[in-house]
Amino acid sequence: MLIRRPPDIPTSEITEERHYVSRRAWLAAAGVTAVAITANRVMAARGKSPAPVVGAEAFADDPTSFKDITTYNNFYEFGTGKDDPAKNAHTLRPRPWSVVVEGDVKKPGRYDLDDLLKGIPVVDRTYRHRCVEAWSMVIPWNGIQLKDLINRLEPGTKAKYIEFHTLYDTTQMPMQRTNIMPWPYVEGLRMDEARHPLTLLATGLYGKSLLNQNGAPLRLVVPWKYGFKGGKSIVKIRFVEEQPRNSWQLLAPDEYGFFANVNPAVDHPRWSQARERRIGDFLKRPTLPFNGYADQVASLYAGMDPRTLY
Ligand SMILES: Nc1nc2c(c(=O)[nH]1)N[C@H]1C(S)=C(S)[C@@H](COP(=O)(O)O)O[C@H]1N2
Ligand SMILES: [Mo]
Repeated sequence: MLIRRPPDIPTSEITEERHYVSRRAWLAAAGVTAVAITANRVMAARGKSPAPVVGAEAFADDPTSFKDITTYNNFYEFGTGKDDPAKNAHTLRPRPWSVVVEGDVKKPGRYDLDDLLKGIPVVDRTYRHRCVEAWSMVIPWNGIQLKDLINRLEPGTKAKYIEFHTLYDTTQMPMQRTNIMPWPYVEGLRMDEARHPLTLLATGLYGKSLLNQNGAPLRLVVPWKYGFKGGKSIVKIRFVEEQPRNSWQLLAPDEYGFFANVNPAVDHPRWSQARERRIGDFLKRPTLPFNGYADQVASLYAGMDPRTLY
């Protein structure tokens, strides 16, 4: 297989870093602390509760705007630019939609999506979402807990991992005619991660059905992991014994591990993961271990070397 890095990842990242550096230099001159405190007072004056304090700086953790969530995307099937998915994803047809279930499971088959999810309780969850590229958002998702679907499908004892495949259809997803990534986009979780109550299969956000650019009609959401674990427009779910080989790992194994937990202590080979820019914010903020969900999920990795959890 031809393995090649999409040229625009390093480019966009380098551009972003350059912004940060100049911005940081400017802030140093202006006095960062004064800016942060003023921002907080302005928020309080607007009747918003004061921002939670993280380290020495203060930041808001409000949901990102619907506009930003739906126009600043990563969905390489529609292009590598952040605005490409919103412009190009109209060719995706999210209904009718079927999902194939395979592997060590009592109820394999091809399901119509509505039948597959019928009767499973819908949940609303606002989660932080952090991309490996060091930007983040806060997204009010709705969908189901993945564990409820797993229980319905009844995996067997050999199912140690669960694998998710994005649609492969070059008429609906034109960039799949290129080899910028191995297609279809594949992601995987260990079964205990998949069964964790925080893990969702999202069908909407801001109370509406998912727009195509966000992975309609069904996408994975794992809030303590880098955003690339959130495979979009899922058509296949496999229950497997071997650790899945996800697309980013196939593309650049030294850069993207299987677990992909948000870990500020392990830098990406080409940039730091210590901080992030929340979309819509001016200042960068520290990145939190497990994206701030350590209390809920750190126990899943007890005994594992934290340096391997990138
Ligand atoms: N099929 C598919 N799923 C994908 C991607 C992709 O390119 N293709 N990008 C991933 C990355 S890197 C991120 S950060 C999130 C972005 O989700 P959002 O655009 O809804 O914020 O989707 C993930 N899921
Ligand atoms: Mo990402």
